[in-house]
Amino acid sequence: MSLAKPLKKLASCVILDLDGTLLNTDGLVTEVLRGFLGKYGKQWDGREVHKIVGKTPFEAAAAIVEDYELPCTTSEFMSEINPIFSEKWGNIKALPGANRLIKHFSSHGVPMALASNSPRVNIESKISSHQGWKQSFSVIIGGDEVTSGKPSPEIFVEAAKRLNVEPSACLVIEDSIPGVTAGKASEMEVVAVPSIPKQSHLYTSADELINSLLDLRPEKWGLPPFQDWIEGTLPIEAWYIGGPVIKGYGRGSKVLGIPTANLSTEGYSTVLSEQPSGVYFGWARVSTIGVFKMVMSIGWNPYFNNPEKTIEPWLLHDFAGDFYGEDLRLVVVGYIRPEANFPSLESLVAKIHEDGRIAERALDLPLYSTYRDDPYLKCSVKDGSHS
Ligand code: RBF
Ligand code: MG
Repeated sequence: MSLAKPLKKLASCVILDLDGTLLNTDGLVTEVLRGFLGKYGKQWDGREVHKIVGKTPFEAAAAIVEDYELPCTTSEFMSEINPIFSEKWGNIKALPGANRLIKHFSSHGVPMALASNSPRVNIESKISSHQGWKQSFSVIIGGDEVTSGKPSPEIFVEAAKRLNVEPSACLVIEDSIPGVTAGKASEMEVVAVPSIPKQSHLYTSADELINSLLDLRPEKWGLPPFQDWIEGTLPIEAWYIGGPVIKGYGRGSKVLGIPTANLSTEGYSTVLSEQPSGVYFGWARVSTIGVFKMVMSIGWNPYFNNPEKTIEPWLLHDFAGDFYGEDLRLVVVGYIRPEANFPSLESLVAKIHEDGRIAERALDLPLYSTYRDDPYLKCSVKDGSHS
């Protein structure tokens, strides 16, 4: 899609959405709704997530009341659920790459606005727990400060006005379809970073579709580039995951000649849901056998379109045999690229080999090599749960 539109306008300001773009609000919403609907004898199945992402609180509530046939009005539902949410607004985690992005634009003097359908007071509580966020925004506008929320362009047009720039000088970053629609209706450039997986076909009006904030390339929009990429890799805050090696879809060795030691994700659903899909690398310990360099994919493998989000680490070492059931521990230290689809199996395999070479080389950089000695890779198999 981005290839088809070579002439992009240059942006001087960035307008950011909050929920689902900078904050992992979905995780919280799911948790609260699951508990709350249980009281009505209903089960949250997550299907409504499409109907609430990017909506105003009232629209979202109305969709839930209707879909679950709740015996109350939308207003009653809202007055019951709002206190539960209010307590939690201060505890929403930043999405991967959000802090990095805010620091980057702020240190380069790129003016930023925050424009959210959420009411102003909620925005304030949500960002209050994130250091440096509030000061970084020249403008903050809530859904209650305009006549109509997204998908109406009003909120973005108002943000541009308050930033003192033309709409065409603004780059909007949005996770939702109403948000993308609002951005385009405001005649702004829009980068979509969908918060719901496998929905990319719905984002055709966006100027670019990226998988996570880690994939944003500001220079495409005339903004200062990130400077933290090193030899084709992006250092990330290390994260840890471990468990027994399980049988995957059985294509790794047989079809591709790339034997992945698939990891059971049981007990790691939170960690897994928080990590954007993509190709990462780090260090792997296989029970008593040793510590090895590792490159892995997380996600749905677009080429195979898996139904589940999986973790498929490829240990960069020739092993004598299989090690199903062995304890595998990973320290994930860097990011390489988003998962992609490929025109042929050969091109997928070639890309995975290139990922392997990138990881192999990068892991010798001091920045990454120190993690080889991480205590998590040293503890005995039984103790030291670290997640
Ligand atoms: N699958 C995809 O569909 N797209 C990818 O971009 C992709 N990248 C991968 C990168 C690495 C380093 C590894 C180990 C796997 C990757 N895979 C990708 C998954 C691959 O298709 C999968 O491991 C095989 O299906 C084996 O189960
Ligand atoms: Mg959003």
